[in-house]
Amino acid sequence: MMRVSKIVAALLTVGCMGTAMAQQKIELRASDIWGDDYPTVKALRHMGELLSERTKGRLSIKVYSNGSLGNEKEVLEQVKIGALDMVRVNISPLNNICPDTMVPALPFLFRSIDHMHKALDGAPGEKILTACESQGYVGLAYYDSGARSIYAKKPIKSLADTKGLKLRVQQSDLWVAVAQAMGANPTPMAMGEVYTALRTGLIDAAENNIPSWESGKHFEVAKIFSKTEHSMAPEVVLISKRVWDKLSPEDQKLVKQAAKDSVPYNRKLWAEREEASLKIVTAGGGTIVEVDKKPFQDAMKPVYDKFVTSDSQKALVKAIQDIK
Ligand code: GTR
Repeated sequence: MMRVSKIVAALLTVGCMGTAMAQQKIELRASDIWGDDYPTVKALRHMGELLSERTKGRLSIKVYSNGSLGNEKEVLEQVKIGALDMVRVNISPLNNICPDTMVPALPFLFRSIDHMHKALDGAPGEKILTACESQGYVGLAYYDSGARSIYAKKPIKSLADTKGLKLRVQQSDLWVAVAQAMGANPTPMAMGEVYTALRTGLIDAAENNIPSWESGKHFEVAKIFSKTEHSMAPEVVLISKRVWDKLSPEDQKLVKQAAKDSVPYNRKLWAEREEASLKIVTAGGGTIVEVDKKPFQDAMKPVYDKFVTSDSQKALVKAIQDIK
């Protein structure tokens, strides 16, 4: 719950009347599954610093890292009811809740990281940030998550290699369909369970970006990262609609602006982290394999047919594809 301190944080003397206006101190509590050195967590903290600086400490953010408040699905439920104020999650756990969020997770939608940035910084991105408001979430900003690829004990170079593969996916129907379109056996589960599932053979493979492959220590048990780069599903920063509605319009603006201003910092950290993670996995015996993406891309038509169904989704896909 947003903590509104009873203490009068600032007293403003208005004119010669000497009228005092009390301003409430608000600490927003935010959750992230990653550790303190991860680009999303650092960017959230940076957002909080900007907010504190700009309000002389009246508005602030306390970030709970390492998934200490729960996995992404659990935490989303808390944010929905306003028991928790904010969260940074991947866009995919929102897919079943608000269908427009499927669009930026669609396989092979973005041609490059630059294309993804243009789409998310532009009108399509803004529209998708508002997609979950009726479900209790106000989108504030996107953070980088690079491109997702498949990692396993063996190289995955063709659809023959994914056939029958027990592939962990995020908890989203879209992702189940992506795995099925590859001929794989999708196993949806929370990120925190993936390491053990790989180690025990419950799953054969997972898919993610290089920093997650490294940070989750998955590279120790699934050493071959095959660059399918099948999705660039971004990270998203959300605030509970219940909490948002209690903020004044001025404070809403300040929160939104601080989120926006934390994005360049996140992108810089992300680029650095991708390099650092690559070094760590290589030193730890991980291998990166190049893949011909065309057959994977061609296999994704059923996913688009099944999930891009509303006018809104179709318009978003087209607007994104039309970006040069
Ligand atoms: C990561 C993302 C996490 C989580 C994870 C997953 O790239 O940073 O928030 O969503 O993917 O696959 O569950």
